[in-house]
Amino acid sequence: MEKVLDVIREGIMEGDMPLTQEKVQEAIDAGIAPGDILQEGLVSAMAEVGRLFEEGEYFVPEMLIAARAMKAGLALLRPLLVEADVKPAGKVAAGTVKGDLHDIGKNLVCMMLEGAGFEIVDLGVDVGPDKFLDAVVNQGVDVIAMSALLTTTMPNMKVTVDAIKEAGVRDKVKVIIGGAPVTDAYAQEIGADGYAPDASRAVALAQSLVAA
Ligand code: B1M
Repeated sequence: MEKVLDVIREGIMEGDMPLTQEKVQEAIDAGIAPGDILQEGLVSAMAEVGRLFEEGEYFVPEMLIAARAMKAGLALLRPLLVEADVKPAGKVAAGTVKGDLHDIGKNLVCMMLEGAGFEIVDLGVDVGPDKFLDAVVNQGVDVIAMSALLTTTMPNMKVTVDAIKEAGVRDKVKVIIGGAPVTDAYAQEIGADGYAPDASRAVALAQSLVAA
């Protein structure tokens, strides 16, 4: 059991999608519990990828191909996780705010969160406050993750936080924000629960907020 999970971890860290798929299937066929393949294979590999990124050993391309390999493995595992009723770490609705079409960073944040065991509702780009609000009210998400790459669209993060407050559901959800022009000070100014400078730290932030 140890060996195949080790190879899954290596496959993901090297961004080797065929190897990851082959070994995840092998682990499933060997009867290893889906929750163990997820936690000890996929999630632990992505945690290591995040650590290497923070230490400056991995860059965005390495993180992207690792996340792509992880997703391929997760696709094989997902039906079994549903069957086994393995609970996600939490549910996150992520989107790039209204007026903004940049989605590479947001997609990376989604992939890293998924790799950490979160269920993701990807709202896409150009997402208005109504859609974020709908995710809180009708889809029961624990966390809203907003991305903005333009100084002109950043204010729409505040518009969204205000809409959530006005709808009376601010206490039902944590709000986290990120993107190149965004700062910790801005998160505090608009009443968000936190800011993450990169995808790896978005995972740590979501984990700490959901645990709290
Ligand atoms: Co745009 N663009 N762009 N662009 N673009 C920038 C952002 C810009 C800085 C380039 C520049 O002038 N130097 C500039 C913004 C200036 C400003 O506002 N200060 C700019 C501009 C002006 C524009 C247009 C207005 C250009 C025009 O048409 N005149 C236009 C706007 C379109 C629109 O959105 N309405 C535009 C269009 C585009 C393209 C469509 C061509 C393309 C986007 C393609 C796509 O996303 N599918 C594009 C690109 C690629 C860029 C640059 C070059 C790269 C962005 C990127 O993907 N980075 C960018 C310059 C730059 O950033 N150096 C630029 C890689 C990505 C992994 O990083 O997105 O920062 P990033 O995400 C990081 C972190 O920020 C963080 O984690 C990620 C991973 O570590 N993070 C989060 C991001 N979201 C998070 C959410 C979280 C947490 C962390 O939630 C909790």
